[in-house]
Amino acid sequence: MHTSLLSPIRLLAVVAVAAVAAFGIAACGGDDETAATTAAADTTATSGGGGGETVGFEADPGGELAYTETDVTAKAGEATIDFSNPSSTPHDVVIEDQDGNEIARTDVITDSTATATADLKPGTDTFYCSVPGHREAGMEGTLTVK
Ligand SMILES: [Cu+2]
Repeated sequence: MHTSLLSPIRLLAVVAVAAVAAFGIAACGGDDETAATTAAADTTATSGGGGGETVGFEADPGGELAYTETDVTAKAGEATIDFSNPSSTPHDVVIEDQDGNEIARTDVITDSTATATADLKPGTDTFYCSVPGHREAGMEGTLTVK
């Protein structure tokens, strides 16, 4: 039995316009970076805390004793230290304030990510890898807190 109900079917072509948000990472390794006041505060971090920002660190993917960036800038306040080590060489991130006090330390990891929290105060901090020999090999950098 066929109950043929002829109702015209309209196909609605829905055109989805994908807005591509281009992330402008304006860090090309120069140390005389003219204070780029681009509002980089749009990092929507899924942190349950009180509006802290996420500060990212990454170890050299090829296993060199180096971070991919040695000049990192952050805003003062509660921050999540987000460390990524895509290599099989163990690394961590330790942050010291300008008085030499340790304010954050991640786990030593290989091929994964680790986080820590830090209460950042304005000034010039230092970050380094605490695995023996790594800092001496140049695995350190400057964290400028504004
Ligand atoms: Cu290291």
